[in-house]
Amino acid sequence: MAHEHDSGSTPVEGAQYDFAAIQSKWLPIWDELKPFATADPDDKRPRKYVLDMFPYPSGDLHMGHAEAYALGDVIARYWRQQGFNVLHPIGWDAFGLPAEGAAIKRNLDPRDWTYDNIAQQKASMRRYAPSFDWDRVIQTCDPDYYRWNQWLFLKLYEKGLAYRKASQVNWCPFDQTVLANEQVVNGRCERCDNLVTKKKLTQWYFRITDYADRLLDDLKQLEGAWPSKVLSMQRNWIGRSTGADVQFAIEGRDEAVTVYTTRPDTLYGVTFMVVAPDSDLAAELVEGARPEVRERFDEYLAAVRGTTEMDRLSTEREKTGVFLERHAINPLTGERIPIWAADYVLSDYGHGAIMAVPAHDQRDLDFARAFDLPVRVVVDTNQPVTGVIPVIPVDPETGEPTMPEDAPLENPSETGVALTGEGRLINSGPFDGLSKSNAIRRVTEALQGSGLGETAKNFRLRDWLISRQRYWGTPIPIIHCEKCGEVPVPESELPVLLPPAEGLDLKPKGTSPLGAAEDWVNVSCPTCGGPAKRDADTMDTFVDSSWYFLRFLSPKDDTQAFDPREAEKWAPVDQYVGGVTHAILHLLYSRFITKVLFDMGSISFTEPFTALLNQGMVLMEGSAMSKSRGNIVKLSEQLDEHGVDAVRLTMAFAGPPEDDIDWADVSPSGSAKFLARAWRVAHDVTSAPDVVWKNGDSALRRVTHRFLADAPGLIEAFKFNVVVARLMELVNATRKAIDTGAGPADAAVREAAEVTAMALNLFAPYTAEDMWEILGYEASVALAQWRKADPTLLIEESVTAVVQVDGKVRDRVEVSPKISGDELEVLARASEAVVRSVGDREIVNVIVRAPRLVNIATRPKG
Ligand code: ANZ
Ligand code: ZN
Repeated sequence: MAHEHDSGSTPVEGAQYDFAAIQSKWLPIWDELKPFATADPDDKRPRKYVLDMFPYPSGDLHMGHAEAYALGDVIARYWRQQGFNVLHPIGWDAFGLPAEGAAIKRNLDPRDWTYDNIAQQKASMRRYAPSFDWDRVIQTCDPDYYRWNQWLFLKLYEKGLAYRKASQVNWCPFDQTVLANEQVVNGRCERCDNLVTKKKLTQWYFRITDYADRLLDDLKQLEGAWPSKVLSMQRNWIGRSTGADVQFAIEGRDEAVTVYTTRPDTLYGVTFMVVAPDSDLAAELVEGARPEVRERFDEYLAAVRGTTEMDRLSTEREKTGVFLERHAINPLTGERIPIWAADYVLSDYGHGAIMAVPAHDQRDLDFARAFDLPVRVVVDTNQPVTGVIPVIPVDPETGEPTMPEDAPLENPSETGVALTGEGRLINSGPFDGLSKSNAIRRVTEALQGSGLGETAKNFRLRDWLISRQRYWGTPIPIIHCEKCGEVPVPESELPVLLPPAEGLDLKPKGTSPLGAAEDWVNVSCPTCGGPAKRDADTMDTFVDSSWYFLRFLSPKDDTQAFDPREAEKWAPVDQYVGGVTHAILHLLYSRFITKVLFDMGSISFTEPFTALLNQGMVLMEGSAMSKSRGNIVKLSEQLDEHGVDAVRLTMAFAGPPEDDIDWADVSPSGSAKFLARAWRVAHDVTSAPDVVWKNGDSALRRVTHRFLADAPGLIEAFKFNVVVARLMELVNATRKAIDTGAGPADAAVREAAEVTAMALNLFAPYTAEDMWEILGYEASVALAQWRKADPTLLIEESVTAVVQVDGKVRDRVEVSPKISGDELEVLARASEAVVRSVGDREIVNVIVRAPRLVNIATRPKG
């Protein structure tokens, strides 16, 4: 691969590092070379799939993108240098509300707005030069992508995993749209600040709750390879809870009410029941009540509808509620307890009704204190329970065991603090004395025996609401027929194309704009041929991104969503890189769809992303960049001023990838200076590429090979900043060797410069490529294989330790400069010369000054 190197020429005098010239020189060459194409089926190298989360095309690339793609690219380029065939694709997550909103504001077709943005981002991305395989680009708003969303929907529909149901959703009457829980702030719409109400709407859902157990249990596979913070966020979001369903008979009602509890052991402490005011049960229970009660309840219900789930669950809020003047019967004690409606009980968790145990549940206690309801302690939390045998104190005088006086059990109704800890049951009839955990089991068994209860499990996770009443998304491939009901669009008729935006009013109004596209929406039923209408909703864009990593494997295949053989080769993703903002939903949805595809037999793995790296954010002067703060740093300006390489290197050098980078604290101009320095080193090398390494200056070679040996481990541990620091050391050492040491013709100088170019490829590809050429090689340095460190050069230099016996030098030993005193003493005593000169005298003292000196003092024996 080496060019003829003109070793006779003098180095270019004062050559200037001109990043702009270097960028415009290499970009077209790389375009031609396609060094990162992964299409060759005969490629025998082992494979790695490195994936960066794909961008949303809202405006040009920003500093956050610059960080993410710089860091992801270190990993992709690294594995290539380690001999892997690396798949590193990119695409655009192109459907969704922001594009639609921006287009409406500008009176544009969301299509035009989106594709223009993609074009702009793509141009910026190419210049930024991550090592992407540009032949695999996907854009989720292309019909040949979203038709496979529709295919996926139909598969889920077939399996009963996609369904439609009516439920209460957050509704902004002003914006006329459904809101996610996250978009409701203090009961008001995040965008317009109007009070949010609840509305019963029929929506499409994916039955992700069927997979709740697996989504939780399979997190074990990811331990150590995903940030533990993300794992626990996933766990909490799924929120598995185990306990029991318990039946309470209701006076004046035939059917019992089931409540879910995690603490069946506290059944003897139940003093009232609470139902969610917005549940069907509450409405039914209040029906026969006195008019005053009904009135009070209706008022209360109206207030509750304007309250967010977060507020309802808050322990800070004062408790509110209405007594329904109805009673329930405790299944174990037969006791009659009052039934209240209160908003701290949610209608869509468990059964929307609870048994209240104020002594042992803080929210119940707050409620009981607010409404003067009884509090009964049934678990003595002062009694030890765990397997440890309590140590019985002994009276120091008599030696007799003493029984400690029982610490008085604090009364929750006085302290206001519920007793939630471990303990033993009291006031609980036949269950007295049992530990909490035993009692949970025994009480549940007792209920089960009499048909009044059973073990139960609940999840915080809800089914995934995937329908949106908006234009810019994947049409849902369902046709509604008056006679046949829901009829799936036959697979052969996919894609259901999104109709043109022209003529449609895209403004949010609560129903999908697609409903007004007469020609599009009116169809004949695929089953009976009668008049029917297309479903006018579009899919949540999280559907698009839930499987995109598979589409990259056969992006142009128009016969299937992805090629299972390619998936067998490449998937799952070996390393996923992206922001922690996606720690929950995107990852959860991708994990869910992966499991569905596994169950369908399409893929052989159950987790999509084997390892995950979350990069931090780029801040400016301590805070996130935002228009309102006016602290936005424009990426394009940074690139113009410092060059692509300097910006990329700065991202890698700033600190551990997971940490935020404050752009005010870093120095892209410093990075540019370093790059110029490295680049000039290549210029100064005067030896030919075939120079014999081993003849080079050994001190510099040691620095080079130490770097070669250490960098891979550091990269794999994501310590990119340390590698950059070490690279700076290497460049400094090379500079010194050129200017004041071995000189520019020394083999070690060339070796160091070549290694610098290879390593810089990870962080600063343009500079690296240019150095590589200057050093006499053909592009691309990105394909040059990482050199193995020479082990003989890794042995540290030795120093000479002098060994004296009674003040006379008897031996000299070569030792490591880092040798410990003990080790050196052992070596000294083992020296033959020392043994001889000590003879049969007795050693009385040994003074060790590692690593230089050992002095042994002796005296005659006896
Ligand atoms: C009695 C009890 C006694 C409870 C006690 C807790 C402690 P997790 O862990 O989140 O599943 N609960 C049940 N359904 C509810 C609903 N729809 N809205 C609000 N709270 C509800 O919590 C389950 C516990 O939360 C259940 O156990 C129930 O209160 C309450 F010392 O029952 B427990
Ligand atoms: Zn029909």
